[in-house]
Amino acid sequence: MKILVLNGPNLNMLGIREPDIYGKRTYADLETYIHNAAEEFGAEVEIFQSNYEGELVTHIQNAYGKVDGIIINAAAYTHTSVAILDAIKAVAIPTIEVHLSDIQQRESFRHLSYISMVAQQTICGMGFEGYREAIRLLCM
Ligand code: CA2
Repeated sequence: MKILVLNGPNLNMLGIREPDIYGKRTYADLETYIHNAAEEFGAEVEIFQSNYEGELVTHIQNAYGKVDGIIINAAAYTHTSVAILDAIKAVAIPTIEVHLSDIQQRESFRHLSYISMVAQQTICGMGFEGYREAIRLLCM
């Protein structure tokens, strides 16, 4: 099982600010966590973070025919990006949406997710554990 994990803008700032919402661990800690979870389930993962919408779209397009599942935390693009929604639709790869925080319990502008319209499942508010759960679900 080959899985592409995509993380959107500002997630590289994890652990630097807003520890009350996103925790104290860093983005490097998240990468290590994801690699360990992948090993646990015998999956192969590639992790990519970008602050640019187009780079995320290109990575999704390049996954076509190469990966079995996508895990995406599109961060702020979750709430704005029809381009990412269209890319996931175009490649038709099973996709799980993950958010560290519970977006439904936060500001109203975070309640709408374009990614939810195409994802098989959305996992919110579980912190790093949400990525492990997403890997587990894709490996079932
Ligand atoms: O809860 C999540 O995982 C989010 O996708 C995180 C995004 C936010 O825009 C979404 O609404 C929910 C934010 C990414 C991280 O932002 C940081 C900002 C400052 C310090 C550390 C991280």
